[in-house]
Amino acid sequence: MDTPLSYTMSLADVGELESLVDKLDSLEIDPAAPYFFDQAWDLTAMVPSGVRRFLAEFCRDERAATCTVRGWPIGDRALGPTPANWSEAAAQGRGRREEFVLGLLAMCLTGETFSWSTLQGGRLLHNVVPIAGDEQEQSGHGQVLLEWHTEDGFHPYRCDYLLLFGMRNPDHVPTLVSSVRDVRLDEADLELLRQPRFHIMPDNEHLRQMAEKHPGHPSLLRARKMRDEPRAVPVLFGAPESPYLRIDPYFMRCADDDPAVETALRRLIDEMNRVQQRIEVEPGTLLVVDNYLAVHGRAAFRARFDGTDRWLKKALVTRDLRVSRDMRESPSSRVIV
Ligand SMILES: O=C(O)CCC(=O)C(=O)O
Ligand SMILES: [Fe+2]
Repeated sequence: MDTPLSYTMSLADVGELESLVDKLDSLEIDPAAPYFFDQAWDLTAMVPSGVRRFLAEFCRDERAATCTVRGWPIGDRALGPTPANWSEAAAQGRGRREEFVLGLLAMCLTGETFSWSTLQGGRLLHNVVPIAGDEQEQSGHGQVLLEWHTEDGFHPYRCDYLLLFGMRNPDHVPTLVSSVRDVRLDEADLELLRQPRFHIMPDNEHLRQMAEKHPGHPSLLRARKMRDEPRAVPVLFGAPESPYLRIDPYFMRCADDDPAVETALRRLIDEMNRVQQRIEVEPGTLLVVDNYLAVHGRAAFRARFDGTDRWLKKALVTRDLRVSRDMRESPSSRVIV
């Protein structure tokens, strides 16, 4: 089993991190602003070295598809009620201290934090909360089973690492993860999955948020083109014996009508169900998912909309920001337009 690596912060680690957060807080820095992330070189030096080493080694060695960092104390009362939606959370700066922690830990991974102009207004840190009216959506804001997906799997510039940081999770709703390394398939199926015979369409969330807020925006037109004229891609890639994975069954189809390809995809999905692990992202726990090695989803749950709902903070890290230069306004911009 590809078990998550885990690091539990010591009291000394927590103390160091708290001092750093206190300092950032008093400087009135915005934890979701590019400026904060641009200070990574100085800031990461102040993150406890055990945490820093653990996250760097997770990226370098790929020994596991996921890892957790535990032990950040969250005062449930101080956090205030779970926001009704992401715009309210952002406008009111809710969970500000936790955003500093998430940002600092993201800086310790190999790469750069970035965002999409089509999601949560391009903000660098996201809020994952149930939203009334979105119950049926295949997104972090829905309540139905969120099916297996590679984060932003349709996009060549998708993240290398997805970070989920628990604010509250009173019903212990699990995030689901499956590692490609646990999957067992015969060579004929593997061979078909290595071929560019699959279309992955943009998920509704990218299209919907943009259509509501900025109809006519070039990135919306681009996302629609990706939906209407998808390029065929393989599901497995990289080293044939130890492949990476790119899949989003809910939003994908086989490019041609070959039943053998469809069966191979079906068998892979069955395997992901078989080997799935349930990880409860508890308050103060950071879960990092290697977006090349694992797919993730979330169990169905029932929201209460009374300020006590499950609430996660989320960030995306890419190993190479430069590859997306054609879709960013400047070399240092962190937003993919
Ligand atoms: O809520 C979760 O545990 C996962 C949500 C998710 O997949 C996402 O926001 O990308
Ligand atoms: Fe996701």
